[in-house]
Amino acid sequence: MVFIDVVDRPLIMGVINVTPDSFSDGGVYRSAQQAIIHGKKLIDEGADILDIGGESTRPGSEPVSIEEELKRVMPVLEALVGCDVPISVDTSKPEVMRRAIETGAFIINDVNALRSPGALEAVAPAEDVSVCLMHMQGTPQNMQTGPKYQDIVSEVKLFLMQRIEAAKAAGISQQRLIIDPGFGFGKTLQHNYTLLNHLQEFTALGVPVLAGMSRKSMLGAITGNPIDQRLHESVAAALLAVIKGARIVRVHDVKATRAALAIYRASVNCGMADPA
Ligand code: YH5
Repeated sequence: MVFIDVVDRPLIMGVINVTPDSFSDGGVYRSAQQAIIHGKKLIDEGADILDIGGESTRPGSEPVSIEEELKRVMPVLEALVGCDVPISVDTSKPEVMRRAIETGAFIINDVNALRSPGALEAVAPAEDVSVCLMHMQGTPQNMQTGPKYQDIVSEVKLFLMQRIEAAKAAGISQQRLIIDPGFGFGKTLQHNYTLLNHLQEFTALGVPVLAGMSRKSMLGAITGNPIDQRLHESVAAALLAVIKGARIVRVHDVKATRAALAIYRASVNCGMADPA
């Protein structure tokens, strides 16, 4: 990745969801406006990358059409692409990938690891665009109904190695790739924490590792806190991921994560002022 390779500190990817809530009747326009405001707030808080997603991939969520996803994502991308923070678009759809790239997206973040028909071809020609390949067992609709592995770490690693090879075979150079074990995507609590415990092993695949645990059930399952009260858990998980070698953390709470990572960085530098 052109960008991540020139910085020596872990990067914070701030999450922007553009999913109209069914309880308000403001529709797509209103949710896009809110997402743009939220994106600007995350930039002020110190986000290094913004990740815009228009399709909920939470367990049990239903897919949306290409048209609907474009209606949600494009206005937000267009509004934020001028701000000087690189934008990532969270999508599995080749048509959304193409439109996002044309409009200036810097990263395509695909929870389906470019397995959708046409996805490799949609991304390959855009030589300056990075791609995050994430592991998921099953689909968002069925992934949490009895996930099974013989050996979670080696199976996720093997999958990611195969997706790296598929991407390279399609003409996507290794410097453009990012990998992600996919916390919460077809995994039990034990699977998730085993992956976290072994996260450093993924760095051996030779591409930057991204970790996304922010606000997820694996955190609430330990503390009992509901989704809107998982700040401390999320910060702890992001810090742990970075200590174990993650180069990008995908988080909702940018300000708190940034503060935690600054302390980690100070310890690495033995308190010396940061050159960056
Ligand atoms: C990820 O890990 N996750 S969307 C359920 C929650 C809270 C948050 C039950 N896109 C990832 O954020 N992309 C998502 O509470 C992602 N890695 C990458 N690369 C799911 C999400 C969430 C789900």
